[in-house]
Amino acid sequence: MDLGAITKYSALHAKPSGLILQYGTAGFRTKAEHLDHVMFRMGLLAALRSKQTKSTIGVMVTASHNPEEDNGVKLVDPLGEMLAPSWEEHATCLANAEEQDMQRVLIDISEKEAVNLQQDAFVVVGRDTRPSSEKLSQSVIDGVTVLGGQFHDYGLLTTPQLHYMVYCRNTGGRYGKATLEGYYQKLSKAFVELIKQASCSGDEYRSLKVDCANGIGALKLREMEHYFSQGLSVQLFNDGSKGKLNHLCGADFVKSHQKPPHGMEIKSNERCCSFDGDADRIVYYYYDADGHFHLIDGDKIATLISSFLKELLVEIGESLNIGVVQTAYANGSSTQYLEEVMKVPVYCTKTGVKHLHHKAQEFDIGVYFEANGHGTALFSTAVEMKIKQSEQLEEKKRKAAKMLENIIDLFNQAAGDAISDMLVIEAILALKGLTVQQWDALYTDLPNRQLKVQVADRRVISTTNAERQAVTPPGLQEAINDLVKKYKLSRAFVRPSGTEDVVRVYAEADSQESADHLAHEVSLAVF
Ligand code: NG1
Ligand code: ZN
Repeated sequence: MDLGAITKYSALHAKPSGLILQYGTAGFRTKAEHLDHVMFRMGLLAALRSKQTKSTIGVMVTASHNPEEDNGVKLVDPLGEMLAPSWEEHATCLANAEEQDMQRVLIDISEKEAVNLQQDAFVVVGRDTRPSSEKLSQSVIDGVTVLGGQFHDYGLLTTPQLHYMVYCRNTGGRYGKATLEGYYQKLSKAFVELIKQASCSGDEYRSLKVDCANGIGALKLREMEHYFSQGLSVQLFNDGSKGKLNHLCGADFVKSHQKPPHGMEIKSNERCCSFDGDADRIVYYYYDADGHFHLIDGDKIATLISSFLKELLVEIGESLNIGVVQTAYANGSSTQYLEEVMKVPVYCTKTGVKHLHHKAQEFDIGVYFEANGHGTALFSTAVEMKIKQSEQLEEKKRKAAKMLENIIDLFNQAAGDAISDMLVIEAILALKGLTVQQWDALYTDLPNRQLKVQVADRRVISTTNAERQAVTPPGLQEAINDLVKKYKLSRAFVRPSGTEDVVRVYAEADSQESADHLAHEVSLAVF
């Protein structure tokens, strides 16, 4: 380590004294103007992590669905996953060290993690379309290079594309080529193959309106659309040419307001979807003939995908296991439908995709989605082996195995990916001949309400049982239990947010009025 150079460069990316940030569920996120030192230091940390794992590490500069003025950064581990928990702690320590202590913290981390500093480091960097992102990603690169690391700057990328590149690079190209061209070709080829197998063609399945949240999704979809245009034509809205990133549009807006985005004209029964600001979440929606808005969220996406995959397994005649992973925010109707109608086992984990991803890895086929539309499916090597052996199977089974092979290629197994998920959904709808209304009608969501509550210190609330029960403060869970008893088909829980300084309240009941009341009463109990 060239300590002189580190000190010199660190001074150019000096930390405002007293600023404390936390590496949360989605890395660091705050106003862009407070992040320069964090970016430089995350460049240093990524280089250390790369030396330690002898692998390529990713750094993504984005604040996803946050307002345009914010920014953020997260590190991507070798298999495209979120950073290991012990390194999240290192990230927090390093970001918060005052200028004069920074070097010592850096040395402490490398000693604790037994990093061989002579080892080479390689870091790939991607960024979203925020005005602040380019300069901030340059600060990341400064951090990498000052530790002697090499880098590749992909420039503008969706978050899941960066995860994909990291995964490809660390699996010797077996998963795919670590270029945008490689990504576009792999996904589009699989999609077009699948669409060819759909018996019901017709324009109804061939066009889709996409709200791109005025973000990176628009750019990347534009680059990609001609690769898959044989199978689907996409009409882009909120493509960044006029509006502000995530402002009154995007998946987070649509999901939390249960309203369509601004800037999109929707006729009744038209199939529409929204990406979030870094294109790792997707939700669908439509207006029915009576002018009612219908939201199809991550739970219904998981249901469509897992039902389809389960049917394929049955057709192939394989006893491979399949599981769905959700969080406490999954609508009760989705869990009930999956367990009782589809007979698919469902598991609940803590909020945050790393928890879902981890659990999903336990199955031959693990489908995970957060209700907000962030998710994907993971496939074990056992599934790939079975597909390889399918050559000897009879025609019908072989066809199903081929379909499974293509759908596996269409998923981004490194991370939830709006573009990939969109193509998976479009392929399944076409193959099954389902309209958006038929998909929506699989089950009816229980009315629900989410609220944010501002409290002095949200850490006084701690939870257990995948965040569905409060442990502290004493008496809170009992109070919630008493309130829940007053309503039918009801459920409620509270948890401190990992990305905002709020406590989140969730309630579900047999009517919207009851769900609203229950959520309100629970939020009063939080004080
Ligand atoms: P928090 O703020 O911890 O609730 C939110 C989302 C998560 C996840 C993260 C990361 C909800 C209720 N929570 O976490 O699902 O997406 O942001 O972006 O949607
Ligand atoms: Zn996002």
